[in-house]
Amino acid sequence: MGNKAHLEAAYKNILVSEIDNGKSLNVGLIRLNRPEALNALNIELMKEVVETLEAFDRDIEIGCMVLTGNEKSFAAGADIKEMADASAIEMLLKDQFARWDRIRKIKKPVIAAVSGFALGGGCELAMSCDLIIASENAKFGQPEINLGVIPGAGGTQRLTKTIGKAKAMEVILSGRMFTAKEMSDAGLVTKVVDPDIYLDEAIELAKEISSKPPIAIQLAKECILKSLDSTIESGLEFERKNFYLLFASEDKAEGMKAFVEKRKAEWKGK
Ligand code: DAK
Repeated sequence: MGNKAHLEAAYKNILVSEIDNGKSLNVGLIRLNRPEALNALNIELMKEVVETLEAFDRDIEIGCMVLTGNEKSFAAGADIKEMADASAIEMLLKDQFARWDRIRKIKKPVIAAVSGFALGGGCELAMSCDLIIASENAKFGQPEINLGVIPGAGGTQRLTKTIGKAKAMEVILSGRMFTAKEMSDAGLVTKVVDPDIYLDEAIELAKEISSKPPIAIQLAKECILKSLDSTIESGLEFERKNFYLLFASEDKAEGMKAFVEKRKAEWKGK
């Protein structure tokens, strides 16, 4: 696949575009586009999303990605109709979680811009992103319990690590929907904004992140994620090694020189 082939690809379930950011790196935008099913995440849609995230991750002109749905729904979960008749062995053999696992390997930051439903796999997809900008009308939940199952794409783990045991128990065991404000208070959501501006707000934040030195951004993301599954001791060690590593970058030399010379730094991503 060429460097920009994802912008021309004939995806059936997503819309892909690149947003210009002036002299800084650009922003990659992915919109889930199955409105008739409230953006339920079928296998084909997830394949398209993951491949596009990886393509943006490889694209040296992109600094940050935004993943969004539409006003009514970010994503109402995995596609229940597709899963309804699957046997345990079929599920195991298809191993679709392998595709979800690839999201964890994305190096550049990904912002979820959430309006409407972010339920089940939709909530898990938003949580797989690094930041969540939510519209006031967003509704988060893990309703799998109402279907006789449990969250399967990281919900019991990521939610608990992020909002703590007490609240995660309430969300997962009740299967209820929670408002953006509630989830912001709980620590899942970065910022709650007016429904008219949730996407613009996410794009502005993505542009801001894209204007920073890319290697430092990448390593900062890696260190923060590392903290979720490491002791403070090994996390600090990991942070320190990455801090040292950045002293080998041209951007570190430029950033500090620019500060001393009282001018704006020009990042090279090297
Ligand atoms: N799957 C399939 N279709 C869905 C859907 C879903 N999750 N959610 C909505 N739809 C469809 C509806 O069937 C309906 O289609 P038609 O009947 O018009 O053909 C259309 O979207 C509009 O939905 P409603 O008519 O229901 O709209 P309402 O506004 O009345 O209600 C709602 C909105 C979000 C409250 C309701 O649609 C709803 O409860 N949806 C289901 C929410 C839910 O239970 N989500 C969790 C699904 S389980 C895995 C990875 C992840 C997962 C599993 C495996 N692997 C990698 C293997 C995750 C599991 C889940 O997410």
